[in-house]
Amino acid sequence: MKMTAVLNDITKLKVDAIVNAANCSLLGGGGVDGAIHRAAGRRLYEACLKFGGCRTGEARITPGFDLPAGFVIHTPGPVWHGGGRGEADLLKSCYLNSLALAEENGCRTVAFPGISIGVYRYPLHAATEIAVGTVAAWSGKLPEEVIFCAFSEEVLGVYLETLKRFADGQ
Ligand code: AR6
Repeated sequence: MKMTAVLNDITKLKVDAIVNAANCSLLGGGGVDGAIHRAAGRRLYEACLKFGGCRTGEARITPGFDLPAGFVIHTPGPVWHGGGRGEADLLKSCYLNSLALAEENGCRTVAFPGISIGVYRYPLHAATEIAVGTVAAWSGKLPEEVIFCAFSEEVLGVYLETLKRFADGQ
């Protein structure tokens, strides 16, 4: 598994699938979710409506519609409540369920935003450790490459530092 980090707007990435840090309605919101729904167009909203929502930690897949990405994998991350409400396991599930859907749908390249590190307030370093650790341990045949898409220099720096640590064997 190749892992990289970039500083970019995830809606611009020409990959097989981008992951959306959604909420349980799957019907859009602010942050990266709002950006993805705006860029993908009305058909994404209509496709998401059919799911009737999604539990935290689970994932659903749709086409990318007007996006350059082929698919969008929607996963509601946990809201941070201090760490005592299973947040780490739920966040890990977001990554695992997204990777499983990517594999089932033949996706070779997948880009993840920082799930839960925005309005859901998951501490950045702890969330990044789970993101990189879970992807690094994935033993499926696909995806072949995962791109961690940061939206600020600060977040990019934490991804790069964490990736380096994993490459060096921690
Ligand atoms: N490309 C890449 N990353 C982005 C983009 C973008 N275009 N826009 C924001 N980010 P958040 P959450 C980063 O709050 O914490 C929504 O309203 C952002 O800087 O989008 O999982 C949903 O509907 C941050 O680092 O997601 C939910 O209600 C990261 O993406 C709720 O927010 C995640 O921030 C989910 O909260």
